[in-house]
Amino acid sequence: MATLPILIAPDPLLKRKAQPVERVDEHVRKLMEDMLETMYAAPGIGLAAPQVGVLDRIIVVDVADKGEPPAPLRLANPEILWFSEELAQSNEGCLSLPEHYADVVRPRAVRVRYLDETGESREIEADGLLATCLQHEIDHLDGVLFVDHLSMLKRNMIMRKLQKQKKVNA
Ligand code: GNR
Ligand code: NI
Repeated sequence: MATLPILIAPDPLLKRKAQPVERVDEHVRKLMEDMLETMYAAPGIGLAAPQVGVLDRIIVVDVADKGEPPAPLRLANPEILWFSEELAQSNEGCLSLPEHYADVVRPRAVRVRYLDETGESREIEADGLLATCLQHEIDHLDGVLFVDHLSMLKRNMIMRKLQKQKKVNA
């Protein structure tokens, strides 16, 4: 396993649409494991392949509380089949927008179909933090960041700070 560098916004790769994987092979499984290692090291509760520069529709998630056994999920080609009409607000962060947090409103619950690490088609219904995280990760596969759900004013404020930070670090 290996940890991978995480892209920080603004980065053109974070705005691109990722492509479905044709099948879940060794290469995909290796990427899932490296993404999990990268996510745990960060630490984070989810990671999407475009954040490590790979434009494949692959995400990993683990929302288990500290002190509980790990509960990693590996999802290829995830699709939202259903979302609740009821909305919920939660404070979101993103490893690609370090140190920025904002309240985002999304459907409270979702049903997601995906291919697991063996290539088998599965469905999960989620609410709470898992529902938020799945939607946040699937957004990444379509080049959407949590700031895209905020007002232009809030988004621009965060993006300007990140741009400035990049210049300082460069
Ligand atoms: O680690 C993460 N925490 C988080 C908190 C609230 C809502 C979404 C997330 S996902 C984020 C990791 C990340 O950037 N995934 O793309
Ligand atoms: Ni993110």
